Amino acid sequence: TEWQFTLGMIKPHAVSSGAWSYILDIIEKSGLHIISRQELTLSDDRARHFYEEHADKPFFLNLVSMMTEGPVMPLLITGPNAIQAYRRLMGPTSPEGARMTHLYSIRAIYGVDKTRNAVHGSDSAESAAREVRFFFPEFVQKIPTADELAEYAA
Ligand code: YYY
Ligand code: MG
Repeated sequence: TEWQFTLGMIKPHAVSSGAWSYILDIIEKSGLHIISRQELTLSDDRARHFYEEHADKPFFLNLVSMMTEGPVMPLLITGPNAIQAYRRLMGPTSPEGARMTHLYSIRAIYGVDKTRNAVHGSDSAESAAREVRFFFPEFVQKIPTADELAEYAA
C-alpha cells in the first residue's frame, strides 16, 4: 500500500440538498482523511477544462451545465491507496446500477441519475495529480512525501 492523495468533489445537487455533510461522514468513516475542502461555483470555462477528457462525449454539455448550476465542494482526500479506495467508496457511475450491486456506495445512496451522481473522484495517479493541482495548488506543493518524513520516525 502507498499513501496517496486524491481529488473528490461533491456535485451541486448534493451540496444544495445537504447530502454533502453525510457524504463527508461516510468518507471519514471509511478510514480516509479529508484534509482540505472548499466550496465554490465553477465557471463554464473552468468546468469544461476540468472535464476536458470528455469534450467529445454526447453528455458533455449536459455535464458542464449540471456542474455549474450551483456550488461544488472539492475535497483533498488522503489515505492508504486513497485513489482506488475512494473510487470504490463512490461506486459505479450510474446510481441505478450502483443500487443493484454496491448498495452502500455514495452514488447508490445519494446519486439521482447518471449525471447527478453525487460525487467525482480521480481515476488514476495521473488524473489525481492533475485534479488535486486544479483545486489545491499552493497547498499541495508543501506536503512532504513519506520518504522525506522517514528521518523523523521513531
Ligand atoms: O469517472 P466517473 O465519474 O465514474 O464517470 P466518467 O465516465 O468519467 O464520466 C464523468 C461524468 O460524466 C460522470 O460522473 C457523470 C457524467 N456522465 C453523464 O452525464 N452521462 C453518462 N452517460 C456518463 C457520464
Ligand atoms: Mg471519470
